[in-house]
Amino acid sequence: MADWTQHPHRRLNPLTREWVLVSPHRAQRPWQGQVEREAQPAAMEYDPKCYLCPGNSRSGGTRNVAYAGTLVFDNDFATLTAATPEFAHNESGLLVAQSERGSCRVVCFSPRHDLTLARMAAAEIRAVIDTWAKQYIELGAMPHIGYVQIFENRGEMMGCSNAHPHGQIWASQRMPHEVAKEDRAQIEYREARGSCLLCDYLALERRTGERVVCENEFFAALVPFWAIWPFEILLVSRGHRSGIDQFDAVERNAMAALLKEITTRYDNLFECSFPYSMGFHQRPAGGASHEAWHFHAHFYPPLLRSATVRKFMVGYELLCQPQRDITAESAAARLREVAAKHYLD
Ligand code: H2U
Ligand code: ZN
Repeated sequence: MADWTQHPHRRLNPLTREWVLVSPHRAQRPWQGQVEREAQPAAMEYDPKCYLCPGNSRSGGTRNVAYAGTLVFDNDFATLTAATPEFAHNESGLLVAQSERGSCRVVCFSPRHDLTLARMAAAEIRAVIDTWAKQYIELGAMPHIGYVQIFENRGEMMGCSNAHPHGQIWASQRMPHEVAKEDRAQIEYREARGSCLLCDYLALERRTGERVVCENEFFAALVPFWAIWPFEILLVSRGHRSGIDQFDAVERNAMAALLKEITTRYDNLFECSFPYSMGFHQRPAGGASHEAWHFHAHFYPPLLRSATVRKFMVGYELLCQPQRDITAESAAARLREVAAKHYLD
């Protein structure tokens, strides 16, 4: 067995069929570059200037209702719209364009401006999961929608515009290419082996436990073998489910508990409000069963060695392939070591 704790090597992501270069010997290199502002949770329960707080007005003048649980509204600056006219352009196969329709929504997780998923009660996160499932069904049933992407950008470092706990949903006419890669890989794996790629992968990971961060009866969170971001996490349902709409009440509660634990462990790692982009990958819209699809979430957090030093995707990574210094195994061990109880609670 090769020693991948010592020597440079590359690892394959079977979901995208792309490689990541791992250079474990390089983790000790000095850092004299950019230092980020350390993120801490917002201090105010209600911010009169926040466009997501209950009762406040948004751009364009709409006023948020005095909501108590979650709030969903159409994005006032939607990337995609249902009204876009159909057109296509192709010049010599070199200048190619297609119109793209869609719908974009914003989901507030809580009326409390100062909370994050990590500091919300599991029952409150359960309400967010119910909202996500309802939106997935509703948007996915629209004739102009082919794929529904639910995601959360957390923290200024990830380009989040507001500390108020919220996520977004971008539903598009076609499958975006990151999803299309996973679609292909899962279908072809199933055709070749007669089983599910992520069911098989999860069984393999649970045999050693080396990269598993935490799990319960229905979900498991692990640093995938092929992780790109330092503390990347893949959240996988233990049962073969293709979408968030297929989880029953017990499974949704289990998912809420694990979302809370993942985000809590993240915050505890550097005692800050840990930034990340996270989102669900699930079966495309349109009513077909998409048997090969296995529901999962990706957490892509940028922090590398402290609350103020992040990983950059530049140079070689933009030109060639992603690269990481700390191994997935050591990242998982560090996330297991920190407490499951939030440092501020
Ligand atoms: P981010 O923080 O992830 O950028 O999400 C905030 C979204 O909220 C963003 O997409 C929308 C922005 O377009 N928004 C509104 O819909 N109305 C507003 O009044 C401000 C921001
Ligand atoms: Zn707010």
